[in-house]
Amino acid sequence: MADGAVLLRGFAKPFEADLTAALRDIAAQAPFRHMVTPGGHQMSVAMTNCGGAGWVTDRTGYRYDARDPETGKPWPAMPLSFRELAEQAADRAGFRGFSPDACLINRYQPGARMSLHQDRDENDFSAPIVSVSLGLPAIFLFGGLKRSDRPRRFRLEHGDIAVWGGPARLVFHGVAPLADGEHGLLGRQRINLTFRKAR
Ligand SMILES: O=C(O)CCC(=O)C(=O)O
Ligand SMILES: [Mn+2]
Repeated sequence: MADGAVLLRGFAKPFEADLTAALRDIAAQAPFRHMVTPGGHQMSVAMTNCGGAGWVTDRTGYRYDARDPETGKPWPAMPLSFRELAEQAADRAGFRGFSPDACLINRYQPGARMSLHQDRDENDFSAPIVSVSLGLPAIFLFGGLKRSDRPRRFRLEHGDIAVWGGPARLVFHGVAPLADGEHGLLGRQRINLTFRKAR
């Protein structure tokens, strides 16, 4: 996609059964919710997390938290299938030794979108971002290091993994409003797993 950014088409396909089973367990313990931004807007994407640290936003700001603010409990552990997939994808993209401690899980229903942003709440920008797409296809917007850089558009399908790090680690990116549809395995939604080294 760019210097430091790779799109691995279909890489997660062999994991789809394990991933969807694990997703159901996670969502039962830490339900999807629409978080509020510091500016007071409710996000159209519903989110939950697994792993030692979870990304959260509320009126006070963005942060990683070891606990789910909705339940007060630690986030569900990161399933082995998630970790292995993320590590293998990072490896394939040329980022050896990636060891994620956070997995943000995004659920897009038709119309949901994510505006252009950088992933910059992590302590260590030497680790890449590994982003897994499941379910309905989406248009991924991948820009440059300045917000004003015009993003390129990539169609992300079920099983695709985008990895960005190194010179691309702080690239602005986002997701266009999800088109309606029905996916054979996941139904009327797109799920995105975003693996990070947060701490
Ligand atoms: O849904 C996606 O493909 C991207 C998600 C994302 O950029 C994020 O969660 O920070
Ligand atoms: Mn992001």
